[in-house]
Amino acid sequence: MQKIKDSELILNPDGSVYHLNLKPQDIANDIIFVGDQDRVASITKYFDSIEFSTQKREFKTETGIYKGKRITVISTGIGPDNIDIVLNELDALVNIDFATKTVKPNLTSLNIVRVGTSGSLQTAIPVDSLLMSAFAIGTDNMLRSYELQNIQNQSIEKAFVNHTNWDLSKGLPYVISADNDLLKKFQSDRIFEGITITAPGFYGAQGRILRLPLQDAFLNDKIDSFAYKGLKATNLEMETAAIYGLAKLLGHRALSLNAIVANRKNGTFSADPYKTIDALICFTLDRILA
Ligand code: R1P
Ligand code: URA
Repeated sequence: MQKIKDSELILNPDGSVYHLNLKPQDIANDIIFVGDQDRVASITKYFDSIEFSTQKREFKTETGIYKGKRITVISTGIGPDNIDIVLNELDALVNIDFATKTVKPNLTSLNIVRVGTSGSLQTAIPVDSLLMSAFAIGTDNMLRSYELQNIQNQSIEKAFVNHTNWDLSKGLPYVISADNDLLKKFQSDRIFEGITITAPGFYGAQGRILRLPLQDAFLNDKIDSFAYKGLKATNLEMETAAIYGLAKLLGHRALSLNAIVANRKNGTFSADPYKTIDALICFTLDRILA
């Protein structure tokens, strides 16, 4: 088995992985991703016990027991570039032997659920709704560094590019599905299901105008009328497609859930986003146990 070079898999002097500051024993097989570091404690406050806690940069991790199940909660910070770091380092923690820096013969598959926030594109999905992403369309390009042929949904990709008349100078969007078993496990009349657009920014990349004109001022109107086999393009956020893509490529299972805090169609923002995020947290913990 070929040894991975020290420059490629960087370990800290204490043996932990470079950015996440974690050792293999610090993480559970069930992992919750959040963007915001402060959201980690909003989840682990419901745990019976916390066995491990660390933070480096925006990556805060806590592992503990919730009703008998060992769960790790980790903050990814904002954006697909951070997801590249988090997914690769989590995979290394379970699938690479840190002593020999070789890939283990038997690979481990993690269950990853994102508990995020997002902006709805549909009037029928108002602020304070919960939403899960059956598919994610990545407009961010991060994942394009990897070989995507075997995991991308090219029919949705083509339909989306045609429907939006996508400007290819921004890169070609890619489409990845949620893990089907996790999707089924979380289906409920409490949560909308749709196609999520993952953007590489919060303002221009999501069609927000403060002072700068946009490359395509009508893009959000074209996105919100996009549907594929009855499933609508429902919301904009900044991590889901990257999570789905890297999880699939590395053999992990992933599902993204979002508290809808903004509605871009009618211009509203939640009066109490933390209440909606807490509702999503409780729903998620309940379903992880199911
Ligand atoms: C932008 O405000 C951030 O909020 C959303 C977006 O994806 C982006 O990360 O998710 P989180 O609340 O999980 O960070
Ligand atoms: N997060 C986003 O990325 N966009 C929104 O509109 C709201 C939350």
